[in-house]
Amino acid sequence: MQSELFIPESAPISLQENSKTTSEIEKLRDEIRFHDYQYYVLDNPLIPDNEYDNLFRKLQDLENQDPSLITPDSPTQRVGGKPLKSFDSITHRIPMLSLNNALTEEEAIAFDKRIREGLDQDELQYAVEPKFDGLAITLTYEDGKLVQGATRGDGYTGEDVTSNIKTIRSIPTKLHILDAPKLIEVRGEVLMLKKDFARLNKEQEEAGQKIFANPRNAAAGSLRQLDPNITRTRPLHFFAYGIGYFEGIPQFERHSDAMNFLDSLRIPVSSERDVVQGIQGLLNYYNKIGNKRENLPFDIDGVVYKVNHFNYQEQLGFVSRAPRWAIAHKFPAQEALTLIDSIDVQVGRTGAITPVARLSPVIVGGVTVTNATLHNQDEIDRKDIRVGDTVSVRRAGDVIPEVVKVIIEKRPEKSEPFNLLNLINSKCPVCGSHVIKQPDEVVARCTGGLFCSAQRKQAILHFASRRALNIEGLGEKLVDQLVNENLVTSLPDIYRLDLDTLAKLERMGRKSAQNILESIQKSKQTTFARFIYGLGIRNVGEATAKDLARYFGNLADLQSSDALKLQQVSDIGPIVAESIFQFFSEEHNKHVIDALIEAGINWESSPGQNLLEGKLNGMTFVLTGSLSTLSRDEAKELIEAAGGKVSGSVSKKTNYVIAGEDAGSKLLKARELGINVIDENAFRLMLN
Ligand code: I6G
Repeated sequence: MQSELFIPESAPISLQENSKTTSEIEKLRDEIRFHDYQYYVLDNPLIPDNEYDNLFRKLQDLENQDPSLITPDSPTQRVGGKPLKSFDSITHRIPMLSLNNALTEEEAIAFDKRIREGLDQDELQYAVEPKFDGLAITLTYEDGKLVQGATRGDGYTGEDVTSNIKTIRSIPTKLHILDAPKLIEVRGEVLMLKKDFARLNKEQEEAGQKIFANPRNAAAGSLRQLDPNITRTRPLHFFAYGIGYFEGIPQFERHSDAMNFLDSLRIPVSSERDVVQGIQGLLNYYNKIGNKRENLPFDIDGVVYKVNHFNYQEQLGFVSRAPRWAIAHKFPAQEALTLIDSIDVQVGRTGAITPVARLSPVIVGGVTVTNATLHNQDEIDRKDIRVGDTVSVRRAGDVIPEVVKVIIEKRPEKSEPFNLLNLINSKCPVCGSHVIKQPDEVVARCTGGLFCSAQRKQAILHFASRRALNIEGLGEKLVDQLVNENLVTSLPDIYRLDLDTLAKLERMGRKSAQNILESIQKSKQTTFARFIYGLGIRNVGEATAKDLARYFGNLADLQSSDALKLQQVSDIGPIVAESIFQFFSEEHNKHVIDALIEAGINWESSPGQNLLEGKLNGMTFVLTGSLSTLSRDEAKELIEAAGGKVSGSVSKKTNYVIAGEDAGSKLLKARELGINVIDENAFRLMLN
């Protein structure tokens, strides 16, 4: 079942004020949509984050003042909503077919020949674009509003993933057009960028969670989460490749016109799309994109050629489950066979011990590969990877290469299963501390904490990284030296470095030392979110750090919150809340934070959204049914903290009934008396 927002039936403000607020709200929404488009689609933000946050907060405030004005296409409604028990099944109005493949140049030439002969033409015009290695979906817009998102499934029926789709910020929930088509189905692919995939896997690995084999699996796994709050934290993108069923849109002559139309609606389309003439045009395009493939931010597995004119497409029709007028010309796989010479281990920021295969050098997609991550013992067991094995290795862009599979037939006779803990004798190879593997985790961890120089180095690198404090020049080689020579033993030491100390280090002149000191100095002026992220709290990625910063607004409130309070922040569940609470409870972390602030790290403070005081003053609530993310007691605690009262029965004095699953007679009574009934989401919105 989809989550549904109960909108209060009566609006508490006058009609005149209401229409003024409505137009203000619509203006704000359009402004936010425009900036979403600039940021998420064009990668060209026009305003700083805090200005965007202000616009967003203003919209939230106005909507909270009168929840009856909330519409499903509002940018505030991208928040996940309730976890589902299963996805509903959706029958596609027009089947989502697949494409035939051309694996060689000859097959591409044969495709063009077939088409020309079928249409009795000398040369044809083709619309061409990269074939994203993602997950096909269809988006349905009714009167310009996004009403449904569904996976391709078996081509005829897919899964209803609307709540998850809404969390993808580049997908507009309202089309940018005045006279919106009555109905349009937009088809395309959901994918994850290579760099986001690498980061997600690193975070998953550190957190002892499932790692994904490639960006495609990560995108599919993220989109098919039953809890949209998880999908929301995953950086997914979408690119449209065509239109499915439609009613009331202009008739286009060519596929390229339809794509330009989608572009004008602010639906993301590939900027690499093109129109070419004849087979030479196709092959030139194939080579051009093939040369760019490595440097594209996402995985592609080929290019797609489509006969551009729709009247020709109609004449050609379909053969079994694929159009005759289109083909995917595939690139050769970026995989190669090599030998595992040995297996080593690396220690990460949170002590995670990662096994790494040392490989006989092999060229994959034009780059020599000598190492591949094996992730953890479970992965090694699953693939049964052993020293001496011949393996197939895959790489995609800047993502760490990995072993796809073992070629069992080539296994030497005397090989033995690999065991990580045996190899290191359950001791950290860097600091000698004990290594343990919790029963509920897949990773083994060094227990040395910041005593372990490997963890210290990683903590410093994380703190200095681009998305955290952004200290340019403080890279791996320098951090190695700083830690090995005990010049930096904890984060605040970075701010105590001076020119003479730095200039004496290897490969460091006075000029470079000066530049680094300047970046260190510059990093002091930061944002609250970057600071939180930089602390490297377990399970706190960039998105969670931003949520925490927005919610608390200041360090003191964040530091003094218990796990229950932390769970009031959207997306933060008990595990993450516990990690944060534990982190701030540790005395040595408090010292580090104090010393960093003393060193001059500062940010512009904001009011924070947690100021519940008085928000529900004078209001009486009744709780009915079971809420999904809060217990009754927790909901009561929140209401009372915000100045409201909770009553056990519905009467005329009740302001709101908060209804959860299986709500019973109190819900009926509320309806009878015309009392506002809201669900958990609307309640959270009121508080925030
Ligand atoms: O799976 C697909 C990927 C890309 C496609 C596709 C496409 O065009 C660029 N086009 C069609 C018509 C279909 N699948 C069925």
